[in-house]
Amino acid sequence: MSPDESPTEPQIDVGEAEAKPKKSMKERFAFLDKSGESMDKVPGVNKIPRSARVLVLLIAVILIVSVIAISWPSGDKPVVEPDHVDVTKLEDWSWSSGSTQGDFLNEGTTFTQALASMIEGNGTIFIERVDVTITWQDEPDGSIGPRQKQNQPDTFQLEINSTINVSAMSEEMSNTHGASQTISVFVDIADSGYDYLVIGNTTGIKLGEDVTPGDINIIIHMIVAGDHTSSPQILIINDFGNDYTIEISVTGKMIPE
Ligand SMILES: [Ca+2]
Ligand SMILES: [Ca+2]
Repeated sequence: MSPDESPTEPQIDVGEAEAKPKKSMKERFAFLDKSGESMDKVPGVNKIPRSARVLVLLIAVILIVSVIAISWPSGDKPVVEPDHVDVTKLEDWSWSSGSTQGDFLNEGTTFTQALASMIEGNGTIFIERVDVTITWQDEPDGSIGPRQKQNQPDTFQLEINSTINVSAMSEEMSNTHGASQTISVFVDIADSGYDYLVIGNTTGIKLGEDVTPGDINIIIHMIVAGDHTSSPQILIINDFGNDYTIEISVTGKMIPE
């Protein structure tokens, strides 16, 4: 008798175990119906119409995409390198004063205002261009007793200058009798050799060679205020000067504070 034929060996059991067909992974995890037949899907899921299952899947995908979209960083932040600012990568920036009433200017006087003092906020502003327009309307004609006078034209001049080599000066311009008059001037910082003029806080910001700190001045000259006259010229009514409205527009780049 060989060892294989020993009655103590569990030969039959081994043979039965080997005779059973091996189950695949799919079969091991298959759901069985009441008769023991395997089913492709969970019984509960099988009862849900296919269209409803597709809808649920679609909603789940939409929710996931929405969550990703909301949490994704949005907008380009100003790109500021640690020790040097690349101005071209900053966000475009513009500012306008809107049409603003200026103070009455006496004949022969000048009013100067620095642009930096007008721009609100403490960000760092890299100016590319400044446009300025003034408009004025002379006072209505006066009269002395029955004698009507005609208010002769007023003359203004508008100027922009700067701490760098850019400036603009208009001609001396006069209104037509009774009509309003406008003067506009502008400066392009690029005409200075620099690309940008910086105003505002530059602490901790290293500026490139195309950028220089400085300021822009806007200057209104009230040259002559023509008086109220008539012919023959016996008495005149003095015109002391005039008021005006001003609108300033600035474009460039900015680093918010
Ligand atoms: Ca006048
Ligand atoms: Ca006037």
